[in-house]
Amino acid sequence: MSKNVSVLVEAAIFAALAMALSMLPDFASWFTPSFGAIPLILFSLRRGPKYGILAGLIWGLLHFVLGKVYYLSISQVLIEYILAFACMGTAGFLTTPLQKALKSQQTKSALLFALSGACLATILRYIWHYVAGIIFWSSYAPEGMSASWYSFTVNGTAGGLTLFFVIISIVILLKSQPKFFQPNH
Ligand code: 218
Repeated sequence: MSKNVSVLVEAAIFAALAMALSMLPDFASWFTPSFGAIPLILFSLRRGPKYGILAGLIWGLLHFVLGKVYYLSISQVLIEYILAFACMGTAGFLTTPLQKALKSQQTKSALLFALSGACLATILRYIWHYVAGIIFWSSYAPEGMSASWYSFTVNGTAGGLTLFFVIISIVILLKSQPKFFQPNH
């Protein structure tokens, strides 16, 4: 298979993996972390922003195919299922420095670059959910709680927990299988 096609197949596989994890029951309502962010960010760090953003878009679109979209309005859905999910691929903007550090055996810098990519992607995604929370979800806020504080507590918790699980995954994979982040084709 040509390189381009095999990377596209990889993108589809990781997006599907992310979607499978999105099907876990949301045990803590909107506070639940996004476990699908784990495969998506790992893939983005492996293949860079172009394929990472593509995989994020596929993950977002799979919510429509499988009827997993929480619909309030067109603009809300575009922000939360297209824009926000595409942002997950921005972890790939750290791929080049990550791979350079790995090549020169600078394990600490490599870890720092990978974790920076994870922070960038997760924070960007949850900024969109925070904004959407203020604009579209304020009617769910408890009596007397401001829309922005409500959205911050909900999306800050979900985003923080998501980042926590992604960081654990990166630390484990970078130590046990650094070659995952240095594909040779
Ligand atoms: C305050 C609040 N409640 C709910 C939502 C909707 N939301 C939050 C996080 C992630 C996603 C995408 C599906 O996992 C959605 C739709 C919000 N933004 N804010």
